Amino acid sequence: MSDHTKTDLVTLSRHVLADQQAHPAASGDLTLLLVSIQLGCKFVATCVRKAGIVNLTGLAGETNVQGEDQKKLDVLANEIFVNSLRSSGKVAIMVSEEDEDMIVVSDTDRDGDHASYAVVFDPLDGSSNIEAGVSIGTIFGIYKLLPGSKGTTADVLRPGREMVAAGYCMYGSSTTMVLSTGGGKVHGYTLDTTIGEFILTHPDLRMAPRGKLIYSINEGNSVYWDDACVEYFGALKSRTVDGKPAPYGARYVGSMVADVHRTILYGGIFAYPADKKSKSGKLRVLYECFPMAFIVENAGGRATTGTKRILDLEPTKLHERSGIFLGSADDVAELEAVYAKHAVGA
Ligand code: P6P
Repeated sequence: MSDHTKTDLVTLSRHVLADQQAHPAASGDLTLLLVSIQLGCKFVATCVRKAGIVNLTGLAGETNVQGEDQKKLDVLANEIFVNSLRSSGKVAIMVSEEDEDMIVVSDTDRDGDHASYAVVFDPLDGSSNIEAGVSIGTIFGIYKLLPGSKGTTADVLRPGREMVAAGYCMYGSSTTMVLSTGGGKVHGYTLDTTIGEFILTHPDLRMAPRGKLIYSINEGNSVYWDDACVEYFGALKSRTVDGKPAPYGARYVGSMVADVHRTILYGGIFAYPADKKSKSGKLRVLYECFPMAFIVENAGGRATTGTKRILDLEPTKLHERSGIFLGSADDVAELEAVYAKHAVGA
């Protein structure tokens, strides 16, 4: 029997369509929305690959809502995603890291009542790493509009547990999309540039309760950490087994997509905690913490602020930040136990 896997490629579009058809109420709108996100990721991937050659990595001379210097790729990636999402006809509103205000899609660009989704996204997270050739990525989350809504901030200022899908695309040694539409399912797809399709390469990604013993945090901020954080990570570094040193390994890229992707594949714990310097944390709730927490939880992991489940947060501002710890369930549960102990003593 010949191996058909080489001639029966499961593309992302085919895989999502099959998954959605399992839901009787599915209209195909989410599938078409995800196809438009795929287009955006393919287009950004080509721009990232060319960046070094066509000198796209210089500063664009503009600053974004975070007050950070925007690099040309940031600006380009944002325009690409706004256009691809708008062209789907399925999106009513968008929130981008690069735009202070919510983007409202005009009626003429809406496919009538099918424009029933709100998309939150960071078009190019980790962009400070572009010149160094470090993996960067796009992160997105999708909400179904609230009943009767035509698209207001109320449709996105809600718990992340109400998202219907979330994903990221990592522009690294290969271009990899990781996507979940809930139901405890997470799948990974790799872009085959020869045919321009994302191909299913990591079906049903699962995180064991305890994977590789890795911690991932910017230790340069340790002087600002709270006592619980100091205790927890100190214990990982001084861990012993049978009286012999057996510390966790340290890995930190400084690009959330890269650090979270490794954590999903290998296990361990990733953290960007709130601390004395970043009192609300650094990472943004809507388009960094929520999508990554949605994916990690659907793969069997956990995601917390230390004291609260990330997906239960209720943001009140579009660009709100939060501390976050995510990864293998047992590692994150141990972190939460340390925070609970310190809370009792507080
Ligand atoms: P630091 C990149 O700028 C980013 O937003 C995330 O991708 C990454 O996890 C974090 O900031 C890194 O921040 O302070 O460690 O450089």
